Amino acid sequence: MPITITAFERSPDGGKGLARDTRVRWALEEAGLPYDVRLVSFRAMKEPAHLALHPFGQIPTYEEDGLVLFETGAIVLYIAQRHGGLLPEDANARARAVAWMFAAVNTVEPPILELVTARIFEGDKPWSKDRLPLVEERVRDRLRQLSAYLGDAEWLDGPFSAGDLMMVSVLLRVRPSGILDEFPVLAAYVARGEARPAYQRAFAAQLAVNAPPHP
Ligand code: GTB
Repeated sequence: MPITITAFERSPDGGKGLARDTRVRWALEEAGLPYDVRLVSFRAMKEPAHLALHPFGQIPTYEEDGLVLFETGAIVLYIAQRHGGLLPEDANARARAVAWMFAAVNTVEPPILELVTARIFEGDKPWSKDRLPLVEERVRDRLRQLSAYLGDAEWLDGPFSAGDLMMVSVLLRVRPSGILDEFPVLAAYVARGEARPAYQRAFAAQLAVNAPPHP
């Protein structure tokens, strides 16, 4: 049975690849796995058929041979554990790559999501101008630490891994704010991720769905 994932029928980002199906597509492309995509509307996401796959009514989901998964970290880990190219063979290196996956979603992504909320959804609130700089500084703190750790290494821990896939995906979300470019080490790291052929295929596939129609 082919792998099927779900994605936005139309992503609010208009094809910038920021919705989370892109990281799952990327992992599938790195692993060389074909997959189908079922597109869902915002309304359909909250209906029983989709809630049976995803308790929080979100995308993406992953279906394969009767297995249903949600949460991109879990989905990418599942793919990486079963197929080559995304996790090292050595047990310790593998554990460290998984630690970087968790660091991406649990340590780096939260302040970035807070920033997205502060900029996009709270920008019109009277207290926003006081809060936004605080949130931005929390993002900079994390990026400063990550940048110092990465230094002049190509990837976080040896060869490219699912840890890098998740970290690059998370960092892409901060780029529209301009803050990523304050950290040239991280901007270059993200660019290396984006240059991978598997990422390019994943990006093109979501763009084909989400690009605004030509006038
Ligand atoms: N922790 C979950 C995971 O990693 O899988 C989070 C899943 C999630 O947030 N899904 C979002 C969703 O379904 C889409 S990716 N939202 C609909 C809802 O909750 O009702 C988040 C996202 C949305 C839009 C943009 N964008 O337009 O730039 C970027 C990212």
